[in-house]
Amino acid sequence: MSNVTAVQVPDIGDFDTVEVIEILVKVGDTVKAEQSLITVESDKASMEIPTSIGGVVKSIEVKVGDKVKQGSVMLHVEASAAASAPAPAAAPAVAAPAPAPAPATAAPAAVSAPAPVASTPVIATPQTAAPAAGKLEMPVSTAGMAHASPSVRKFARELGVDLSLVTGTGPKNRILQEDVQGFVKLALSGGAGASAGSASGASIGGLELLPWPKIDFTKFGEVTPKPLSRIKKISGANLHRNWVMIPHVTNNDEANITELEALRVTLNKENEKSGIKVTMLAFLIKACVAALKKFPEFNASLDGDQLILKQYFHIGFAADTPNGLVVPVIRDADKKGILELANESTELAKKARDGKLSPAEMQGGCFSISSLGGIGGTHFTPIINAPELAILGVSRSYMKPVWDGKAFVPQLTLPLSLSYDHRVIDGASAARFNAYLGSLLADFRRIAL
Ligand code: CAO
Repeated sequence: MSNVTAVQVPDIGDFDTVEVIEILVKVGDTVKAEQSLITVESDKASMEIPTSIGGVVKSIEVKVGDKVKQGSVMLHVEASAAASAPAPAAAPAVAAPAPAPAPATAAPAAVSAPAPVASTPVIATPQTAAPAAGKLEMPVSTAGMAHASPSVRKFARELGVDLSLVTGTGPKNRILQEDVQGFVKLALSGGAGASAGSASGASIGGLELLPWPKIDFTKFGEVTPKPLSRIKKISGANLHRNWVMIPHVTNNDEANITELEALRVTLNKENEKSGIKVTMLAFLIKACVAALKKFPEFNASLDGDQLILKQYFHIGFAADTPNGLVVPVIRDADKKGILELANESTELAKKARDGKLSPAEMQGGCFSISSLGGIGGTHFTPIINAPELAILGVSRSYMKPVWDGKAFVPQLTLPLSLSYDHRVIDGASAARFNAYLGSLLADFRRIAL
């Protein structure tokens, strides 16, 4: 008996419409209940939508690029008794644009219901699969994370490919199955800057490395294992890729901020009632924007053989949180004044510490600042936040005696450590950028020039 059923998009949480980015079945396929049919994507995550009935696919009603919402018919399925039995472990997953694998916990599939049917998507974050039926919970995102659908993630996992090392050629740089295949081919021919399998040793950029030491530490004393936080896992994978793939060089310089700090203190006294604290970070953001304008190759990203020069100035800053490092981004910093920059960075830093930053608030950065000045240190080597080309590390200011020709005078001195991607930026350009930045901080009136 023919029993053709329209299979609809189920409740997809907070989203009105989402875009179809993949069709996972074709006409004539036999699908089981809870098998994924299509992948959809919002601006924050991708999600596979399953069918809750099994049968033979008679027609597909959507195509890649279509916008769908709850109730949209995805396809028609001719139900068959055998195929409509619930699959034992098919857990559809929302994938964060993150490199960590999503171990999908089996969720009991819904028993097939009369047509039209809408199955319930289940969400998996990079760490856990949450069977939170019908509620789309957005996972944490950080700049530069891999962007791929759950099926491509699964494919990559099966091949042992670290998606953070794969360049996506799909819309919005999404990683496609072909990209993973291309990466594996390149790795096998010894050309990829990555390993396709790392458990027993790694081949990075052709380097044969020893396997990571496996040691039973309990032989030496008592130990307590502590799993890395989700943010640490995500940022760690990004930092690792950036450190390995970008030839970093750090230019160290210093700025005389005696007058700037005096101005900051005065402004804070005057502004005491406003509640807005003028921070050194706000001055640094402003000065970096001016330097990026003067040296546009720093406000760019590398895309194959060409530079993408950006005409906007979105500045990220590293924020230390109880769960690890995140980089909120201040958009259009060139259009904001010092008070606004101070206010916004303070608010974003608070949101970061409270774990409330949205993925959008961590995207689109052109250049980053990592300020450890409030903590300590003299100089350090910050790791570039790819695909940016440079990052400024700021250490603790200190009073330095400087000879003025007649006597030693005290000078409040700020250490500046500029790490840059040497594939694009020459040492001389970096030295000029850092020296220019120092001159702006030494005499902030120059910003107006
Ligand atoms: N030298 C000396 N003192 C400094 C300073 C500097 N460069 N920068 C800030 N300070 C002082 C401030 O004067 C302030 O002192 P008071 O409390 O006495 O006024 C104190 O440090 C706090 O400063 P602030 O409120 O301006 O905050 P901040 O700019 O230091 O920090 C933020 C903001 C978000 C950058 C910080 O909280 C943070 O997370 N820093 C860590 C970043 C990080 O982890 N980087 C490493 C990443 S790996 O590359």
